[in-house]
Amino acid sequence: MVHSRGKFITVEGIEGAGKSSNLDFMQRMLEVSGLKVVRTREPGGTLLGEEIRDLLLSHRHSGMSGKSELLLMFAARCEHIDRVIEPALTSGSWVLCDRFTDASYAYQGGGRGIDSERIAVLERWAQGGVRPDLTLLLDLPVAEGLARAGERSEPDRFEIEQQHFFHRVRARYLEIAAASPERVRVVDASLPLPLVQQQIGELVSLFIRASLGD
Ligand code: Z5A
Repeated sequence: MVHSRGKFITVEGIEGAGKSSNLDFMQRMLEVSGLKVVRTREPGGTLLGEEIRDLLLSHRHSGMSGKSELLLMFAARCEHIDRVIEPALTSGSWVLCDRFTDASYAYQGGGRGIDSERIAVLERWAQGGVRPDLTLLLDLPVAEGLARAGERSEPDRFEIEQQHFFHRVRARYLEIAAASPERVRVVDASLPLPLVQQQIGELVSLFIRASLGD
């Protein structure tokens, strides 16, 4: 049986933007539309990727260089694309992913100061033609995101960064959105959850309709 290729949707945002809170909502929307969904995350999504994630988030590696961090993100991503994302898309499933390469541009590029041309080289090499079809950027002021995230347990190696780091991350995300307005849709994530989900609902319905040709 010949399947049409699935679509690849990613969700991005700074710390505490509400990605986890909204991914379930998005998955339900897609499934109610009759779509088969593979839900995954980065860094992670495979056995090796999850082990790399543990290394990346652990305080045992607090002195890790930005370069090592970037290369580990891409090592996890190669595995993720080859074993999970590409096979799912080829079989006609839609892939819903919590973070992807925009996070490398935002955190390792904007946050750690790595030149985006270097990231682009890795992106082309590691990913071939795999790029998201739609990205929702959950955007909110850094102080609000950190206040929300601060209510949770034990901060990881990224979560202990200072506010100015997250300001650079947010600014880079917004630059990416401005440069790719067709793919990256900005959601005002500072609003109460039902209003955030209203925006997401509209964007995702439009995308489903356009993709299925209704
Ligand atoms: N990283 C990277 O550097 N480079 C890369 O290439 C990739 C990743 C792929 C782990 O990612 C780290 O990896 C990440 C960037 C880096 N570090 N940081 N920061 P992660 O996605 O697993 O980690 P995270 O950003 O900390 O995600 P999270 O913990 O899942 O946060 P979230 O999903 O955005 O937020 P949430 O848990 O849904 O919500 C936070 C709280 O706010 C929670 O109590 C909610 O109930 C509350 N909330 C949510 N929405 C609302 C609204 N609308 N109003 C009020 N309260 C709300």
